[in-house]
Amino acid sequence: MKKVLLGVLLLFSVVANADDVQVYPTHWWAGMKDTKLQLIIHADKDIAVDKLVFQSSSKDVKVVRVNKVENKHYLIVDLEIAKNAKPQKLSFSFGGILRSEWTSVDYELKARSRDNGKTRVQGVNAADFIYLLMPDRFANGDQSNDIIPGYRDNQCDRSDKFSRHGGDFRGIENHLDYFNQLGVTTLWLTPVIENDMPRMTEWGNKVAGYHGYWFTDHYSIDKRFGGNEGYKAFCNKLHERGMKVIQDAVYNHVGNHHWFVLDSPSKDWFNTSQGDKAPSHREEVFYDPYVSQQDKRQMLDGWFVPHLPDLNQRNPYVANFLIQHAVWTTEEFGIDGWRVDTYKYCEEKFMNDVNTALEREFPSITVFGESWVNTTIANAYFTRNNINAPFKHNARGMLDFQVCFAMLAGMNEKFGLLTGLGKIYNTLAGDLLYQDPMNNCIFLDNHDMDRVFSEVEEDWNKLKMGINWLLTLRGIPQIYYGTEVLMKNKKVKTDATVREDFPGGWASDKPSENRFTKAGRTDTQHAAFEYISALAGFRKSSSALTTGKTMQYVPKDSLYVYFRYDAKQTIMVVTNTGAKDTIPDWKVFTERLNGFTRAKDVVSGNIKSLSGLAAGSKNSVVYELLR
Ligand SMILES: [Ca+2]
Ligand SMILES: [Ca+2]
Repeated sequence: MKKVLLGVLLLFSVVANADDVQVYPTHWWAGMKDTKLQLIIHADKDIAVDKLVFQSSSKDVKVVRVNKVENKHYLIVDLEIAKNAKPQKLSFSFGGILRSEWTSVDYELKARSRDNGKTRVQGVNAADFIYLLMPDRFANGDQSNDIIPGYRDNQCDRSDKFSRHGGDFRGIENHLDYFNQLGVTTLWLTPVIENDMPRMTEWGNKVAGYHGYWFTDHYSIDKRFGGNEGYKAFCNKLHERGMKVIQDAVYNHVGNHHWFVLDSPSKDWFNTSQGDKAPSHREEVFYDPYVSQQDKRQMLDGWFVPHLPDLNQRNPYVANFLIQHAVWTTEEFGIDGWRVDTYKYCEEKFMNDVNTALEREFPSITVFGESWVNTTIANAYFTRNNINAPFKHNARGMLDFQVCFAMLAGMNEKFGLLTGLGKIYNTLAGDLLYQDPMNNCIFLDNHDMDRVFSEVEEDWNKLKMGINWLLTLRGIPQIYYGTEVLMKNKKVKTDATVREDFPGGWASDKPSENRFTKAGRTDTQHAAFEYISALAGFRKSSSALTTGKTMQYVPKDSLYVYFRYDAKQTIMVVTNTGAKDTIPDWKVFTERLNGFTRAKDVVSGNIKSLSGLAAGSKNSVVYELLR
C-alpha cells in the first residue's frame, strides 16, 4: 500500500505546477480546537473541471467536500483535521480524468505556539495603555522598502500629504524605549495588510492607501511596512519587552484591486442590493423597533465609497475566509487584541461568529469594535449588554465614542445639566447598559478626528484635564500618536492633516524638532510628555485605576468629583471648570473620604490636608487619599 501511494505521489510531483495556484489560508496548525478547515484554492486557469478528483496526501487531513463556485478558477475545499494530527507537511492533488494535467500543491500544518495567553495573545485590559499610530506616518527605519517595484503605487513623497511617506515596522522598533518612557504598554497600528492599490480619488484628492484600510491580499503584510517576516519580528520584539500589539481588522470591505474583485469567485461575493451607494451611517436600524428592512439593507449592503466593494458576509465562503484569516493572523503573529473597523456595517451574526471562533482558539484574546455612534444605547448594543433586544452582540468591548465626546465637552463647554462636566457625569450614568464597561477603549481623539490639542484651542491646561480623565476613568485608555508632544491640526476636506509625520521619525528631520528627545520639544511639549508619562506610570501599579470600582457625585457649580477605589487604594479626581477657585464642602463626600485625612497629588507628589483642600479654577487634579 505504501509503495503504491509513494508511486502516485511521485507522479504528482512530476506534474505539479503549483506556482500559479494560491491556497488560503496559506498554512494552518495542528491542534486547533476547531477541526474544520475550509481552503480557497485559486488559480489563473480553470481548476473546477468536470469529474474532479481531489486528494489529500495525509490520513490526518480528510477531504470532506469540494465546492465549486461560478468562477472555475476556484475550488473551495472542506477539510476535517484529525484531533491528534501532528505538525506535518502534506500536499493536495487534484484534476480531472487526465492525470497528466493534475495539479499538486504543498501544504503545512505547523505546531501552535506554546506561549499563547502567556507572552503573546494576552488580551488587552484596563491595566493597559494603548498608543495608536499609523505606521506610514510614525518613523521610517528602512528606506530600502519605501518603494516596492511591482506595486501599483510607486510614490513615496513626504511633501505630499496624500502620498505614502515611508514609515515602517523598523521605524517603530527604533522607538520602543520612547514608549516605555511614556508608560505605553500596547501598540495599536492602523491596518498593516497589503494595500496594493493605485491612488484613488477621495473628497476630490488623489489619495494613496497609506492608512492601510484598502486590503488587496489578506495573507500579505504590506512590504512597504516590512512584509510578513518584518511584522512577525516586530510582534516578537514587542512581546519580548512585555508589550502587546493590537491589529486593526476590516471585515466590511476590501480595496477594488483585491484578488476577490479582480477575479471574483461569484456574483454574490459582494453586496450589490444598493449598487455602490453609501450606507446611511444610521446604526439605529439594528435596534429600532420601527425599522424598515430597506433601511437595514442599505446599512449592511451600502458601499463606503465606490472603490471599497462591500463584502457579503451572508455568503458562508466569504464568512469562513474572513473568520479563518482572523484566527490565522492571531496564531501566526501572536496578536493580543483586535480593533474592528466599521463594526456597525457588518452582518451581525457574522461578527459574533468571528468573535466566537477567536475565543475558541485563544481564550484570552480581546476585541473592541469601532462604531462611530451617537448614543450610549447604540454603543452598548454592539457589545455584551443589558439591553433587552432580539439580537445579542458578543464583542467584549467597543471604542467608547460617548466618553470621548463627553471628555471633549468637559474640556471645552461651560458646565450645565447636560453640557461640560455634566456630560461626563451623564454619560457614565449610562454604563448600566454595558455588561462590563471596563472593556471599552476610551480616547480623546484618533486618526479620523480633529486632534484633541486643536480641539482645546492649543491650551495644555485644558488638555491636562482630559488626560486626567483619560487615565483615571473606567476602561482601557488609548492615546493617539503625537498627542503627548502636542501635535495638532483639524481635518480640512481630508483626514491627512491629522495624520502628519511624527517629527523626528525621519533621518532628514531636524534634531531641534525631534520630538522623541527632550532637546527637540518646546517647554510645553516637554511638560505634556512628562505629565502623561508620570500619570501613566502611576496608573500601571494602581489597583484602584486598573481594576477598581467607580463612584461619581452629581457635579455642581462647575465642580465634578469622582472616585476610583478598592480595598487597598482610593483615588479622587477633582475638576473645577469654573472661573473661580473654590473650597468644596468635603463633608458631602464622606462616603468615600471616611478615614482619610490627606490627599497626595499623584503627579507632583505634593501631600495636602483634606480639610480646606481647594479646587483650583479651570484645573483638575488626581489625588491618592492617605490616612
Ligand atoms: Ca521605509
Ligand atoms: Ca457592509
